[in-house]
Amino acid sequence: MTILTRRTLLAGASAGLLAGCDSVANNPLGRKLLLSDEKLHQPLQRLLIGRTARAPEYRRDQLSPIFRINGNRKPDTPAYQALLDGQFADWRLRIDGLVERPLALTLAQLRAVPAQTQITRHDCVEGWSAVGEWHGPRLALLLDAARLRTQAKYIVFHCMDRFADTPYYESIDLVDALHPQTILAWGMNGKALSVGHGAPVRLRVERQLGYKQAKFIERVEAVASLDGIGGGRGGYWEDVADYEWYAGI
Ligand SMILES: Nc1nc2c(c(=O)[nH]1)N[C@H]1C(S)=C(S)[C@@H](COP(=O)(O)O)O[C@H]1N2
Ligand SMILES: [Mo]
Repeated sequence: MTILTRRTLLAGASAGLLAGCDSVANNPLGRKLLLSDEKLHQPLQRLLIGRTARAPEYRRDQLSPIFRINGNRKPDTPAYQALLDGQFADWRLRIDGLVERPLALTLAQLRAVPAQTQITRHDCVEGWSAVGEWHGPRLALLLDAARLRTQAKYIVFHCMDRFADTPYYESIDLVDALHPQTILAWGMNGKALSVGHGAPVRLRVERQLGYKQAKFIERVEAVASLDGIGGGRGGYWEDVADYEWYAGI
């Protein structure tokens, strides 16, 4: 009888990647073993779990009574204050970079795009979690409207806030960008997104940790490489504190 350790399971899985490893990914024990391996790297994890795997969703009675505000609570600039005073009427969401049709959407236009609602758990690496309900259009719809060029590999989210003089930003690859639960949320718990949680719009990329959930977004840029953006590691915390770029859970 073979003893199935995580090591042999992984070795077997990578040896037979295209030959029936689905059964490992679909087997609850296999999945648990694979998911529990912190060192399991992203491409293998993705291949085994599948690009359409969804993050768990919750019921409304499971919403957290308090959803902590973390990181920057409000962009500390006159420009943001002016946008806020005008109820974001002058804010535009730019979608540009490697797209055929760059867009600059008003909040009203963004709200007119068919939206979805999802109740998910946010996990911050600082050791807290909260369940919240998010409303907004799928990022895929917006990228479709902007006509992503074939060279695009990553989507970068440029935010309006900074730590000292360094702007916050984040990035994800196209697997996450096109995932059915990846949305640009303009609402939370049935209301307009509050300033603390990222008004007017934040990212929800539900299979990833808290720091990927970029708040205060002003620009969505499609790029072929993350070199030359911020410190080149794909996100503010990745640049300054060695956080992992791929924060899938
Ligand atoms: N623009 C921006 N986005 C951000 C942050 C930030 O400081 N600025 N903090 C991140 C971190 S570490 C977490 S845990 C979540 C917190 O989101 P919340 O304030 O809605 O709880 O936002 C993430 N996105
Ligand atoms: Mo976080």
